[in-house]
Amino acid sequence: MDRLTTIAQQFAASKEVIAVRAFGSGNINDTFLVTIADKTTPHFVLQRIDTHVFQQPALVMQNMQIFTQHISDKLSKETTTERRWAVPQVLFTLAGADSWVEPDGSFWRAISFIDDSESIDIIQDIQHGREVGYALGRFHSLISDLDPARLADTLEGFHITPKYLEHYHRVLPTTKVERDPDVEYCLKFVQERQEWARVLEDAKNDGLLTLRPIHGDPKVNNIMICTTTQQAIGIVDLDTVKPGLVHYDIGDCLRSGCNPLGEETKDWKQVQFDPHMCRAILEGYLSQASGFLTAQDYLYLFDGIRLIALELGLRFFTDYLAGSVYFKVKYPQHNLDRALVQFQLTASIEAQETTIRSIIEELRA
Ligand code: GN1
Ligand code: MG
Repeated sequence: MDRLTTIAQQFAASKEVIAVRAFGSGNINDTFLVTIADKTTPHFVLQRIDTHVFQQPALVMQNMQIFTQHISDKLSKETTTERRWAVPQVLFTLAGADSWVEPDGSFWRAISFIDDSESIDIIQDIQHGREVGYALGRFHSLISDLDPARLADTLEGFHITPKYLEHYHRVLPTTKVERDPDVEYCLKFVQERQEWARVLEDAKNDGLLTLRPIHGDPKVNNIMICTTTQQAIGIVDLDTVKPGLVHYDIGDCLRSGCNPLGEETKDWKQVQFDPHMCRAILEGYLSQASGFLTAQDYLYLFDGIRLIALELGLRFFTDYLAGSVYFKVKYPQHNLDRALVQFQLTASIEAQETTIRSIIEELRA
């Protein structure tokens, strides 16, 4: 039996592991789909957590148990006939542990797979957009009454844009990359926006925005779509659920969903933010979340959308400058190409500020 199968077997109870194959397109953890000899639940997801990124993986698992329990309790009390919503469950080893650590220190865990569902990398159409927005709104409304203090901070500094800027300024003098025109463009792009980049953190520190449990990474391919109904039926990749601002999530969902070329396109000059998709995603979101958003929350929505695109561009660019030590890459310039896509998206968001703000105003009314 190869090593991967042996690890998968730890989580398979007494069922035989038939196959283990690479799954999804995550930039951090390694993900596999395991097939076992069980007719009712033939699959589960096995992951090796990148412990350079998540340095306390046990806390990731602890958080997962806390919010999974909270959401499952709420779902069981729902009286109206709500749409199907599935929550991935943590699977345990035969010894009853929520993870498996290999002799080399690698950290493995398994979660249930949401049956009859698929994850799609690039937004398909307006209907898909509504479903993506619905899913984030549904998730926020299910966890909005969970005390954020119960969740550990699994990734310090995550989405705190000024901290990414500090890191960028530490990396910049040490970089070995060549200063070609693309790099010069990125340097200037960041330079011109760095003062503004404190906007959400300032609002948080001034008490205008409050911490709530957030997903942390609600991009399009983390929303599970039912293969039969095409409806969103769950949200996965729950490692970054922690206290934060819903604006980070809304911004992340929109920067991902409103970029029809996707974040991996090589054609960065053609990247544009699609305002029609923005409306569809926000409509879906607000159908679930309007009940808990405050007037102040709405005021900062546009900033959230602009900021998270800028922030992700900055994170990719910094990683390129640092020699690609954080995000997995397929070729040396990969993180530079990804940064250019996000900066182009930011520029497109900025150019359409009036339109985007009026969509938010209209939907809020
Ligand atoms: C990373 O690993 P993945 O693809 O789920 C990153 C997100 C980025 C995303 C961009 C922990 O997520 O913040 O938005 O790449 N996750 C972490 O695709 O840094
Ligand atoms: Mg993720």
